[in-house]
Amino acid sequence: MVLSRSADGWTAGTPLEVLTDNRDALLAVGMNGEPLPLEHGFPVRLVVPGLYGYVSATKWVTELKVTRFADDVGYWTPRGWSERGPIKTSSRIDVPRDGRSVPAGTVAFGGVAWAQHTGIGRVELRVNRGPWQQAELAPGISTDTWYQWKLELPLTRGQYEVQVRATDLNGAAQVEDSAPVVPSGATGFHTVRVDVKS
Ligand SMILES: Nc1nc2c(c(=O)[nH]1)N[C@H]1C(S)=C(S)[C@@H](COP(=O)(O)O)O[C@H]1N2
Ligand SMILES: [Mo]
Repeated sequence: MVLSRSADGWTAGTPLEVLTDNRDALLAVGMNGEPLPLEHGFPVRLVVPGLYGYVSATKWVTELKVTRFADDVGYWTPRGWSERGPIKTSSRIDVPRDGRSVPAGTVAFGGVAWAQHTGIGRVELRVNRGPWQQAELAPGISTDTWYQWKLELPLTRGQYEVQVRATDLNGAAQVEDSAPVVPSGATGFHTVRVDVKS
């Protein structure tokens, strides 16, 4: 693995393989056409598609050392986090926000889904645990970036629980069982409650 070290002493252990398999693993010196902002790692930081930040996104990089997981540990490993942190396929409802009231009629749902380096195959929503309904996907910028999705649903007055799930381009579905963020990333379906008023 590659142990990256930061000016603040923080470290991350990243499998060498994900830095050499031709995904766009970056040493980033800029963002949005400008030098990297200080808070995001100026002058240089790591960005690795498909890995959580705690095992890949070292800001203010000072050193890259090729080593082994058996010989070195990243900052979070002895603090209860998994040694490896591949990003789990997941999805999110951004609108409407949880707990919002919306007028009856056509309600537009929208959000993002991600399955870095594989890509999103489909996103579905279900209302009150009913059948899954397929959302429309915006064209992916790349398999490593977030995919935007939307679905318009006709809803009459009442309370609704809406859930989202993503499936990657290999057909692997997002994990339904809820797991906390520690030690290796949360699972479960994002759920919002929407109050539809007449
Ligand atoms: N030097 C240093 N780099 C770090 C961290 C840190 O604490 N120190 N946190 C990591 C984590 S867990 C994440 S999610 C990202 C967050 O990057 P951002 O602040 O640019 O969003 O930085 C990563 N790089
Ligand atoms: Mo993080």
